[in-house]
Amino acid sequence: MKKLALVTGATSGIGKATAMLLAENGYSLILTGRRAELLESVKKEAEIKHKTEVLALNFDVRDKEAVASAVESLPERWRKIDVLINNAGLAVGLNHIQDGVIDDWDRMIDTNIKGLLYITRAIVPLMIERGSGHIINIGSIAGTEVYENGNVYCASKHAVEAITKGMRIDLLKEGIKVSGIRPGMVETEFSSVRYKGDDELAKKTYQGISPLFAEDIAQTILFVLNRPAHVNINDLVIMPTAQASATYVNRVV
Ligand code: NDP
Ligand code: 8X3
Repeated sequence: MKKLALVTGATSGIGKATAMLLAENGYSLILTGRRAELLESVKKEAEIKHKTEVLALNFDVRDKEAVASAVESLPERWRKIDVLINNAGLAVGLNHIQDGVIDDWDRMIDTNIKGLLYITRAIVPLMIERGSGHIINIGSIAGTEVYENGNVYCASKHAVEAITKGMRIDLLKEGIKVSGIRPGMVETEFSSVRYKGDDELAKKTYQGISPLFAEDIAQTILFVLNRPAHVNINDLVIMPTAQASATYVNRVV
């Protein structure tokens, strides 16, 4: 029987690449995101290219009622979720703390921390019922490092780091693996969202280096999932070769 994976934030970037790679590798998929048209087109692409079954769930992870009712509405055969990729997330704005935009803070905290928790709370009981599962949380190097203007985004990813560690302990005896993947610079829509649609600034983030691509992270996710039953990758940090830390990047300009 095919394994079933739920990927949050599958409309672009890492989530979309992961959805396509898992489909190619024989998974059925539940995909989530807010942009309904993009979600539908990723679903169609996976179905047509990889002849797999895909269920699309269109909701905002910040809306706890929507998360709970989407999961409750799943037909019986779609409730047997083997893999959860907690990927939906974002950075919004880059300001010194004294100039911080409170709505930006709310968006990051509500999405990256609370959204991840709402999804996890809804899916974990389904895994516990079956005594198995694998959860991968997409953290960041910002989960252990802090840089100028990164304050609240870094705090949100530090929280993901703590939640990942806590989940691993709490779910150990339930037969559920919990892994964290923490990327450095990946060229996706991430910087465009961070700079609120200023694509010139977004492009500059990756100027003079070869960044990671979403497919690099998808391949890493597949590697983590494909370890044998007795092996768990707890924490995996991945950066472009040109990056040594959140703030030290070797740009060729
Ligand atoms: P993208 O902006 O390309 O993708 C983000 C995804 O998250 C989209 O599918 C978006 O879907 C979804 N999302 C955002 N907010 C919500 C929400 N409120 N409800 C539901 N879905 C939401 O960026 P990435 O692929 O780069 O980001 C994926 C993850 O990787 C994030 O958690 C990010 O923090 C992390 N990361 C990224 C790095 C990078 O350099 N790119 C480095 C380290 C970590 P939609 O808009 O349709 O809702
Ligand atoms: C994204 C990577 O370095 O911009 O999580 O925080 S960084």
